[in-house]
Amino acid sequence: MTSPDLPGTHPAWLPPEALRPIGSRRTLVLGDGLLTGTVHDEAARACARYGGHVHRRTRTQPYDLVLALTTAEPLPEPLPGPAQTVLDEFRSTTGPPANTIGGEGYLAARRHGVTTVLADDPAGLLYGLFHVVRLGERAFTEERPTERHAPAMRRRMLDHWDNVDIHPVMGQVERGYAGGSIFWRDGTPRGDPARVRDYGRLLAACAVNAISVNNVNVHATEALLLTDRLGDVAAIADLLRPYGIRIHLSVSFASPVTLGRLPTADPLDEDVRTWWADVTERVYDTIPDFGGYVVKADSEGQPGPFTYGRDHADGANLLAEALEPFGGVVHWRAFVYNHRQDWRDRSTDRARAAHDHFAPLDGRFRDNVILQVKHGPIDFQAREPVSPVIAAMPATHLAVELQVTQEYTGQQRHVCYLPPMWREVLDFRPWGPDGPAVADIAGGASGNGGGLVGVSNVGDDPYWTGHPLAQANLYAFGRLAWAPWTDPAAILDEWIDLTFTPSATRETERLRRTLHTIMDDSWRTYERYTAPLGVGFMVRPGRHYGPDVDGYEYTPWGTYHFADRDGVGVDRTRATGTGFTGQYPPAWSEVYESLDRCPDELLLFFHHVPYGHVLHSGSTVIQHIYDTHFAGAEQAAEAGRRWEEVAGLVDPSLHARVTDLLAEQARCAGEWRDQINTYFFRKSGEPDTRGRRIPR
Ligand code: GCW
Repeated sequence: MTSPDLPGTHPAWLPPEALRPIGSRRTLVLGDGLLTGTVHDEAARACARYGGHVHRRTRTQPYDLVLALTTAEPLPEPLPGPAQTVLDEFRSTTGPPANTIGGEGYLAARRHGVTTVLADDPAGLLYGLFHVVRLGERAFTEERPTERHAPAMRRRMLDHWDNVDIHPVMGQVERGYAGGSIFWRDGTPRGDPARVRDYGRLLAACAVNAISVNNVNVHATEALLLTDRLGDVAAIADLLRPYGIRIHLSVSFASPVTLGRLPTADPLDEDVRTWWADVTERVYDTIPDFGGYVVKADSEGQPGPFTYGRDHADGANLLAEALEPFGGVVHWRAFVYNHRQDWRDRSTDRARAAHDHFAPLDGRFRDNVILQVKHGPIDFQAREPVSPVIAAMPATHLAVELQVTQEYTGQQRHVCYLPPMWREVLDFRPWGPDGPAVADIAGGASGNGGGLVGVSNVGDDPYWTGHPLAQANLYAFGRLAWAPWTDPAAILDEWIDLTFTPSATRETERLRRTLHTIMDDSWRTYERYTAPLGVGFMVRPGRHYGPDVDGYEYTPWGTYHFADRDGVGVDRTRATGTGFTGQYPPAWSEVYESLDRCPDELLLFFHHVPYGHVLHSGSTVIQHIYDTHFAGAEQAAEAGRRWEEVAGLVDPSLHARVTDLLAEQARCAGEWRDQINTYFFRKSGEPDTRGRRIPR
């Protein structure tokens, strides 16, 4: 099935039929504003297709669905009876000042045969519309009590690592596995506004409200987006504005020198401050609702404040000061480490770097700085502990960065449904069971936290994400940023229902069961057949696909496993190692420090242990490696067999694409199994107690 509006493109989770329940009914839309217009247009488009009616501002008809703005905009006329009942009830149960629904939030109910969505803000109405879309027919079949929905995170953002020029090594999209960029092609805008608009629609349906449009590694052409080529950015902003999405830009810290011809980019230099102030003012003249800047500084070769003997607070505050008059923010990334370390030097630990750099700066960042912290201390591995930075900076707004693009989790050739991993991150309580969770910290005390940022997995591929099933990760990213406590399996059901509507599959329930079998546990399957017990980085250098156990072992990148004939793992304890465990609050510092208490899945991240070390599971480390690798590769192969069973239940070209990818996943998982098992057999000389074949 391809999209009727975008020939050659799959409609992802919003095929027209997903709006049939609305499109076949009578809808009243009350209120004004750009986004209310979008709500109206969505309903009108669906009605044109399915025979319903949509009205604005007339009460003469009976309605099935009322979508209305309430307090923020006094309505020109009273709400229809059932909708007014919903509002009155809500107001009577929540006294002022809490009787507002709140920005981006909405009330949803069904009373006296009328489904009602009320919001104070047009964005809330848009999200309420998609709530009804998710409910489908169920939204109209039975009475429903009033529910108030509001986002846990105010900031729900996707970063695109898209290049304007094709980069000689990284291509059009750095770590992109879904074809080219939807924004740029070979140095110019891609010129496909329909595609960008549809992307905005998909994102609005999972409530993402911000994107950055270029790579955090800002090369020469991309730097110009801030100045000479700002019009290209404004054009994207215009396309996405109707979906409530603000545009952000990755900028180079060296811009005053490279673009402004100043002799310095020193953050404390007056001319530099003036330069940023002027440039930023021009940005807001062009894009009044511009979101702000994203900066990767002093990291992997990107310029930053260290050149001038300044620190990251000085750097971030410089840009924050320029953005402040316009309400913009700077997302300053905490991904700062020494990528030129000497592998012989056992005292330098990349895991420590972000905390070492940033924790001492807590309290020094301006209010509109958001420190953007990768969820783990190293780099988006399939298994890492939660970054200790997240608990170390109570006086700083923090955003947690997740990688939706599957750089280290199978590059959209492998099925790897990531929400179970993300939930572990979001649920983690750095101070122990009585303290706040990571989701609370990212959400912020009064909703003003830095929120969640994901690196987008979208490209110009007909299925948007290369692997059609990888769409579910993108959808789930938005849903978890809105409601981090949601069950990943429930999110998958939402995605399945929206994507495989009745006309797209004959047997929804059978397809659903198969997709759950393939996807629910796929992240753990991936973990099983790749690097064991949290040790990470046994990937092919540069490309990061497929196994290469020693590929990074003697490089300057700080990603080592230290396997020898006796054992494996990184000693990060305070007692005998790098001291990284000491960066956590006591509740976890003590757990990770202790060989007895450290969770199995992170054992080799924190400890160097002999192959015969007995895990909590009762297995030895070496036997665990063998068992998980045999099991993981078998599960990958099994996924392919399960998918065969649903041939004929979905669009043949989609089925064929997934079939090919599952075959590649099974092949690659077998390669991982054999390389890892053989490597550790050769190192340790320990046979598999179950006598399975391990290539010598
Ligand atoms: O994981 C690494 C990637 C780089 C990326 C970097 C980052 C954009 O391999 O390609 O650069 O992280 O997050 O900045």
